[in-house]
Amino acid sequence: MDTLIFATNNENKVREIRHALNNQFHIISLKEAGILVDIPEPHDTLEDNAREKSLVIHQLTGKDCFSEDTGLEVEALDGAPGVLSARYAGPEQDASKNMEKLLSALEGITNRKARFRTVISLIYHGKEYQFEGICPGVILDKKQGEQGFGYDPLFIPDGAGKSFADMSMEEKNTYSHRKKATAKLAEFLMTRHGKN
Ligand code: ITT
Repeated sequence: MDTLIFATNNENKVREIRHALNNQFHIISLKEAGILVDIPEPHDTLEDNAREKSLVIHQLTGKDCFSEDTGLEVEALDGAPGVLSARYAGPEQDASKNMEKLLSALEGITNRKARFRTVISLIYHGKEYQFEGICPGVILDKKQGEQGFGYDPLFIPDGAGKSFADMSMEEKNTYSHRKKATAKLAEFLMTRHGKN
């Protein structure tokens, strides 16, 4: 199939999605496409921010592309940090500070239920399609593990017994929100391309 631009500046996402797609499709990141833009995320839902990112890149290139927006939704915090996950502790988007802020917000709270939610926005032949993936789990009371990125050291997916940051990418992809959304994207693309 033709090349599909993944409208992200997060190389960890690119690695995980390539792995999740098992190299079935030719995905290139913004960096690889030579596009240096910091796409704003001005909206208050993952859906609208994901659409914004893919539309900006589609308008710039005229090509099929997709983006994704992900949030960590914590039950005891009424769904926060949610759509603000990247900037939870400030505009510098520092993962350590974000995790410290989350641990402080949850201090003394026994309900540790949370979920990662990913929304992929695909612009395919000029039309937009969205695919969602959810991974339920719990927030730890201290960091565990060295792999992954973002909030991974604080999150144990249901049924796993260890944090995302204690998993290889392959193992994370057996549980992950991103993998679930990506599987729906792949199914859509395969159907459209008659590759089933
Ligand atoms: P792009 O917008 O360029 O795609 P980003 O890193 O800004 O990249 P998001 O706005 O979707 O992406 O990320 C929201 C936050 O959630 C950010 O702090 C990430 O580090 C974190 N995050 C996203 N996916 C995650 C995952 O699988 N595990 C842990 N943290 C994750």
